[in-house]
Amino acid sequence: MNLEQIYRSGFVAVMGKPNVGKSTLINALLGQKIAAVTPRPQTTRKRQMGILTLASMMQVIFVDTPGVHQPRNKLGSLMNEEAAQALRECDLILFVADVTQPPTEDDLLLVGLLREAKTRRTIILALNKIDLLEPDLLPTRQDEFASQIPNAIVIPISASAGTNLDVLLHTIQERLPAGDPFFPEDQLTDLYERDLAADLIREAALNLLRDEVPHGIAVRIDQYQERNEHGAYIEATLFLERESHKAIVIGKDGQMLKKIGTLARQAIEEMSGRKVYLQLKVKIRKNWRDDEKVLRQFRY
Ligand SMILES: Nc1nc2c(ncn2[C@@H]2O[C@H](COP(=O)(O)OP(=O)(O)OP(=O)(O)O)[C@@H](O)[C@H]2O)c(=O)[nH]1
Ligand SMILES: [Mg+2]
Repeated sequence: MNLEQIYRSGFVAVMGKPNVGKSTLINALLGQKIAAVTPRPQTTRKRQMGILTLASMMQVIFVDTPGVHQPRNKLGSLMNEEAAQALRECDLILFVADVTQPPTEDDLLLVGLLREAKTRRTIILALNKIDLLEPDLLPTRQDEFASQIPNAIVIPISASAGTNLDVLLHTIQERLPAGDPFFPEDQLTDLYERDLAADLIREAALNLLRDEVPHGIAVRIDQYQERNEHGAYIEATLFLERESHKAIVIGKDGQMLKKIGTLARQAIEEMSGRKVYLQLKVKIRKNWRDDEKVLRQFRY
């Protein structure tokens, strides 16, 4: 029987250390932005599905995960746990690495997690960002990573340039179990629009702010109202860890908060395809990243 005739469906855990391009890759494969992407590590904090349905062929549910890292607070531990959970629930593992550096401690942390889990699932090792690599270096780098995960299928890719994504998809298709789709064919993700909006607001803040401040931000959506032809009215609060961060986030004459609001509004409009009115507030929740009660309130 020919591969093309069997409908396939399954879950692919997209794992890797922070900042290697997991969310960028899922957005690229879906041809639509559903996940926040920034140049800063630890952008993704929760699992998120990116659902790719190819008619009469397959449905791949990519599960975006937080970057596996050495945690420095309770939020960090919860993020690692989110990633470990995706590992337990998947059919295939897509290990994403940054090909521009040799394997680092955080890469090895994930290798250790995979060993511990004694997983028998296929591991595809996507060596991302080849657009930034001197081509001569590729064979060496490929060996360095492959020796850590001996049974993996290695595919060099560039998520942002779209290189080899067809090869990657074909490899996934070959290894996905036969089965019916899990989700309606027009569904792209499992998150509600308000959760996506919260992440896009955090993305804007991560992109505009420096240093430690952005990692201590949590966003809560307080109101999300449809106003028909006027689009959506959204009120959100940015929670910060320290009093001293407030002045930085608000900025001189409120300029920074305004910039964050504009950037976030544009991203939410693009995601939802309609006009958005966005109102932002700032509050302090001291050391919330280590406070279990507050973490639960923020749904982490
Ligand atoms: N040059 C280049 N940059 C890339 C590529 N893929 C991702 N990036 C950049 O790498 C940075 C991190 O991308 P993300 O998609 O947020 O990485 P992530 O693995 O999801 O990170 P976390 O959510 O923090 O774990 C962003 O600045 C992306 O634009 C690529 O193929 N080439
Ligand atoms: Mg991410």
